[in-house]
Amino acid sequence: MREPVTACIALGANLGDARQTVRQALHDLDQLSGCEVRSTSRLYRTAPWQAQGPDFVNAVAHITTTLTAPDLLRSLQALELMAGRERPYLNAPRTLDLDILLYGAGHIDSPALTVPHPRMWQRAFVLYPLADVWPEGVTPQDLQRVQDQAIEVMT
Ligand code: PH2
Ligand code: MG
Ligand code: MG
Repeated sequence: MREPVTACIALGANLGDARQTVRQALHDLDQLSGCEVRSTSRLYRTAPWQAQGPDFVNAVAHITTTLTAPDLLRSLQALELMAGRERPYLNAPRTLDLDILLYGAGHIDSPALTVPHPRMWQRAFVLYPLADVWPEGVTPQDLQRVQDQAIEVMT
């Protein structure tokens, strides 16, 4: 049995009933074999960042997992497919996007996966929910840097 690793997963959706899809995905993540959700952020409504289409619903889940990073990625992609994910072009509107932000202290640079996520520190839609689940990991200056990006907590 592998030692569990702490990981952070970003969730995003801007097609269909995005709020419900993100809620369901948080639940499904916990049901994945080898994954346990430890805490979840609030849900945020965010403006598309370098993307087109409707506003997004974004969240972050803090999990522990015994899966390797490539296996975790495959499991996340299976959940995306179950939610009807299609990829007609880069950053197209999507029913569900699940990205590995952090995988323990691991650095991974393969064609399929880069961890830590290379653009996470530029994105308000990642940093605000990440701060909910990992307050010591995100500084006020990190949030200051993305303050021009529209984001609000969903009620
Ligand atoms: N995801 C992207 C690109 N732009 N913008 C917002 N607001 N939320 C996202 O989840 C998002 C994005 C690429 O995955
Ligand atoms: Mg993404
Ligand atoms: Mg993705």
